[in-house]
Amino acid sequence: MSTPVVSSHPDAPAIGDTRLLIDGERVDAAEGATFDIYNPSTGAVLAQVAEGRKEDIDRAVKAAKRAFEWGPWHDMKPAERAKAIWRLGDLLLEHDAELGGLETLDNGKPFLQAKGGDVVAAAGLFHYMSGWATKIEGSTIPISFPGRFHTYTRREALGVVGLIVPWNFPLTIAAWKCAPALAAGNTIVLKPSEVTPLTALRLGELALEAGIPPGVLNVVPGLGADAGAALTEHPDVAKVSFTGSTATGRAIVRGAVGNLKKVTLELGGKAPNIIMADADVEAAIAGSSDGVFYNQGEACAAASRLFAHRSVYDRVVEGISKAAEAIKVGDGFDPESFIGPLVSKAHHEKVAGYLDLGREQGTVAAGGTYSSEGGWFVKPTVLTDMGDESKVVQEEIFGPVVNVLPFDDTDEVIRRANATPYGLTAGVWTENVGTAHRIAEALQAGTVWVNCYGVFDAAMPYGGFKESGWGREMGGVVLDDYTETKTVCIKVGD
Ligand code: TXE
Repeated sequence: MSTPVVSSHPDAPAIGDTRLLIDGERVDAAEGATFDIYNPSTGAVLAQVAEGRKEDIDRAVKAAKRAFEWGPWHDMKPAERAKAIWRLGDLLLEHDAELGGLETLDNGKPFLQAKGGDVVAAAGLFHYMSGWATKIEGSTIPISFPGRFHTYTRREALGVVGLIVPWNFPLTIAAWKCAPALAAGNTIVLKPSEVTPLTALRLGELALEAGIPPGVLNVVPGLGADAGAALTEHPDVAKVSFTGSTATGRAIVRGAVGNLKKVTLELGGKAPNIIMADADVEAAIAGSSDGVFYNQGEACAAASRLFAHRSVYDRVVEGISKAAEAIKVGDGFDPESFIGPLVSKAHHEKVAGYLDLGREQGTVAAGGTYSSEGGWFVKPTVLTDMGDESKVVQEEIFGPVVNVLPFDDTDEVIRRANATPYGLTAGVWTENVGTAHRIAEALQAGTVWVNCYGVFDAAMPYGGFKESGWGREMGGVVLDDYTETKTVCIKVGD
């Protein structure tokens, strides 16, 4: 593949201050360390960012602990907290071009998707969760001693929460975690991915502007094995919420053992997406193409195993191959680009390895090539004629790669769809409502989309079965993961 022509967009935003944000102040890392971040469209260094380490994490946790225990955040009425969280959502929208542009520079994704998708989704989280700040209620419990005890529950904030986020939706996933944490009254140390720290730093600044007091939302970029591990192990952190790879998820669980902090995990996926014989095949092809190729396929929900009933298999292979070939790959600031570069050199090499394996073991129906110099581009790729047991079909590639797999009957496809350690998302395309319900029930996945794919909303819980994680993001249920239930039992009579 020849490297697409890449231009530096004149409207790309200024990168701004890349120091840590602790207790409302921009500060250098204690040891003065920095790390480089890169522009994925060119491979060139984009900026140096302060590299937080153990001491910086400790400073940030101390600030968050102070802010939790006394001061303006501690004393803030829920309605005032709600107002500040809502205002933060507004500020994200007011800065949509800047934030979208930072995401494109840092992650590579198309600017229009970053501005119109990632930023809008992040704002939506703050708006939705602001409403919960005034509605986190306990209950009264009629225990078995009438007239003697009054018993009720309170739902209380946990304290300092450590939020560790990945590079694929840097701002949006930070919002998935920060918004409910704030709504419940917690304070935060946010560690963005070392690959894409820019929008998290801006989020922290905008939170201050929104009226969220200093120390409540601290942002400490740094390396996973250093800053990430220090946050996970910190004894004053009550909970860690993590999104990333399953391997790192296991490391987080081990690291959290010291003080038995609570852990929620949103990990990998290898989503089955099933086109039944009676489906609207054209709609299914279009939805399945977006479902796997959106965001360069760098999505835990990517619909990467496309099961097509044998009666429609050839049409599906032809259709999705045409869709893949029609996709424009290029610089994220080019408005024609639907797919930008992959996020990093290391990730590009990983995806390229799977493409090489796919070429050896199966048939390339579309794409299959990747750039060898300049930016980290990969052509959207359709692979066929591969067995379910292949690494390419089993493992999360996290790139724009789909395997099309034929099947003959419903029980068979359910069995094969469930035959991975993952259980994050799934799709089904059928015109039969009974089939839709039956398959939705049988699939081991946290979200099942029927006749659509990749619909997300702040009100929809999201998370995984099996090795795809613990707990949920978004929706009202996420607040259970950011609160403790306290039971109060008062003697009121003999
Ligand atoms: O993820 P990591 P990487 C998958 C995807 C991708 C693979 C590797 O398959 O190819 O993971 O990506 C922090 N203690 N997903 O290496 O390592 C790290 O600094 C504490 C799926 O980038 O999981 C970053 O902030 N923290 C996914 C975050 O963890 C640690 C999104 C994620 O990095 C740490 C991204 C440690 N020991 C990748 N090591 C999804 N579920 O959406 C790293 N980190």
